Amino acid sequence: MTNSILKDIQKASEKGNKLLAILLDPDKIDIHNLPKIATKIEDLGANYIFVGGSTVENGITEILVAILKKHTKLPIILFPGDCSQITHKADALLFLSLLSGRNPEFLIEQQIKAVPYLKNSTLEIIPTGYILIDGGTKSSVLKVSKTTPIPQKNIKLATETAIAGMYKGKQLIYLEAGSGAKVPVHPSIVSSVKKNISIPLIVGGGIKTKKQLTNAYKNGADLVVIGTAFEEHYNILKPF
Ligand code: 1GP
Repeated sequence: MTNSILKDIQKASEKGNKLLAILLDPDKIDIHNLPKIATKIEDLGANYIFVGGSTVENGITEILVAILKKHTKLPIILFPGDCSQITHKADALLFLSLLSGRNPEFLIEQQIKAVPYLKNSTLEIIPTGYILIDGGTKSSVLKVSKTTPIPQKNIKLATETAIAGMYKGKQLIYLEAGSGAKVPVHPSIVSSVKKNISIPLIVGGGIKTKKQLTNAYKNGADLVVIGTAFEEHYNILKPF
């Protein structure tokens, strides 16, 4: 197992270089369109492709990653809703703990269930503290995890949760408003978290306009993840 993807993210964060990942949900993608999708992602200048969803039919992720690999050299990072989405065909795995929630299934159970899939694996495993912020919708991560998101107003709790994640040894913090969120993570949360952690910060959920994207970067996001807007408002995003 190498740790080159994490190192690249850390280096970019140190230098202030901003990164972009496009999220593909295997449940929503027609695999026949993957060659075109890969080209579109590269045209946008994205750095990574994230693959995952809250609920994905078994086996689909592996098929999608295998086809994608034939059409792009961009690193593919798994962002799984559960351990069944792990495939060795990807380059790395965000090993997520849902730190904002109090459901043991997503704090430690899924992580233990993932071990048999990961033993002897060449996947780069990146310990990631995942923090769900209220994006104004009942997002699928909220429904599946059965946890309460942190309110946008509770900057203190969001920040202290991120700091606790760093103290626990996470290598990345991921602030998530949920896919299709009405409102992205508020800039004041992004900037407070960024000021208080010394590890790279990922922000995603509900980012649909260039202004929201720029705001996320300006306030301290090192890596922004975009899913819905890539599928629905591609022209707004191009070129970054
Ligand atoms: C990644 O779940 C998000 O953090 C993706 O959200 O689909 O709203 O871009 P969108």
